[in-house]
Amino acid sequence: MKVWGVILSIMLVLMLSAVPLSTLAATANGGFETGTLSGWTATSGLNNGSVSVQQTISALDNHGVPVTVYNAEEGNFFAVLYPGDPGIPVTTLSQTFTAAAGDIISGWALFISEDEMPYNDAGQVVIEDSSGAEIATVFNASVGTVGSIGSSTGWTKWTYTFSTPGTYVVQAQVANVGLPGYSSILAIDGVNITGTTLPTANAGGSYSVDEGSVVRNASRYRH
Ligand SMILES: [Ca+2]
Repeated sequence: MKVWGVILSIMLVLMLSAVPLSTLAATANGGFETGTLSGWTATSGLNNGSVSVQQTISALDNHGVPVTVYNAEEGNFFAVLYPGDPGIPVTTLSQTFTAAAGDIISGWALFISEDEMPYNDAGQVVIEDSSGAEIATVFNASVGTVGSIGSSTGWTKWTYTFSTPGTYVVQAQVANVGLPGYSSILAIDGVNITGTTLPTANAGGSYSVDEGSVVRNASRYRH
């Protein structure tokens, strides 16, 4: 039993040393699979703005008839931002996190146009530094780029690579422009941080250990 205890301890140490530490960084509830906005901070736009977690959402035509139904891109749930009436504030959904140099944040965004030009409703996903300054726009869509009522980007992947370690904010935001009631929609899902691929420890094979002996490679030094 004692010997097996030693072997298990050594295996555990080897396994732990093979885990790249920066892959442990992650957003909380980045895919909304809790069914809630836990881990996120939501702000509602003017009047009827809101943020909610949904399982489906429909793009509607100009008679209010669904033309396309979207499900979650990752898992079963995703977040939906309704802008509310035109004006400030707009609807936002944010999360603060830390990243190491080389870490990559990624996610999915979906903008559904429910207006027509010149009322250029817009949805964005941005990365901000810890002072709130925007350092990157990773997703950007609007009525002008997507098309009029019922058009959409479909689920679109975005990524951003950090060159400097620090504390950052990922924020989704959607704005209504022009007339109340013609409110385009932004949805996000699957927000994730992954580390760079570090070299992993090579344990060199299976080991056997007797009390008082040194570790040796069992596959090469058989009795
Ligand atoms: Ca999800």
